[in-house]
Amino acid sequence: MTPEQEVLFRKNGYLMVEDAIVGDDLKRVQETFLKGQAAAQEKWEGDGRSRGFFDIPNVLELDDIYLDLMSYPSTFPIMEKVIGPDIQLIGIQARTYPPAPEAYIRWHRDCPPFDHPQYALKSKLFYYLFDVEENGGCTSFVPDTHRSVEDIPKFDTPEEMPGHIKMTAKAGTAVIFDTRLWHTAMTNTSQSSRICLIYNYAPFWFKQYASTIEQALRLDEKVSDPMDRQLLGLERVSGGNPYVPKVA
Ligand SMILES: O=C(O)CCC(=O)C(=O)O
Repeated sequence: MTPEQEVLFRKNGYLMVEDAIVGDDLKRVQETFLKGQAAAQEKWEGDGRSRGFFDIPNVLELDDIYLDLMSYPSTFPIMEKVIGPDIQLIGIQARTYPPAPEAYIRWHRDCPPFDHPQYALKSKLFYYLFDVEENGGCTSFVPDTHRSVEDIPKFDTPEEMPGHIKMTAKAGTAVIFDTRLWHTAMTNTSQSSRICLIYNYAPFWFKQYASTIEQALRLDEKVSDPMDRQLLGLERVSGGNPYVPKVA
């Protein structure tokens, strides 16, 4: 994280990294995503529940690229600086957001504006795998609201929020944000689904999603890199306890 990026992140609450994934890795993640998407879409359409997006389950086990992107050279040093040395992955969502008359979510923040003098406590890394145009259901932020203690104003449509910024993005762009920031997805009025990966990081004492713990346990034998093991909650962090105690 450059000093300029750090100033921007602390001030605005988010940061964009263009060309975070390029070349063969971009092609590979696009291809594996589209393969996994077909089965997830069939299930989504068949389960009779009404919601505006669907996720491919358990992608960490689907292809190594999803593990690689968890600690990827273009983004992870920034995440580590943002969260601190006891960083872990609490969850991952491989999300498809199809066009719809209404956005799938409203303006919100993920957690209250609790503060730490040095670190952002729960932060997300989005990778957009294909271009996202202005009308393509962009993730949007109201900059500099991460420390605000005001209630988020309510509107009929997300577009009415004053001062919001839309994250239009080229394929391979990453966006990192402090989840205290007021954020939403805008209405996707385009002809295409918005496709992204959402990596959700927090300090080690945050609970991981059940699906992350389950995947981590199944990946225990396979993952040897110490930081990847820490991120999955499989290994002790300096000063912390693992969720999975090693039995002697
Ligand atoms: O899909 C988006 O752009 C927004 C997602 C969101 O609101 C969240 O991850 O909390």
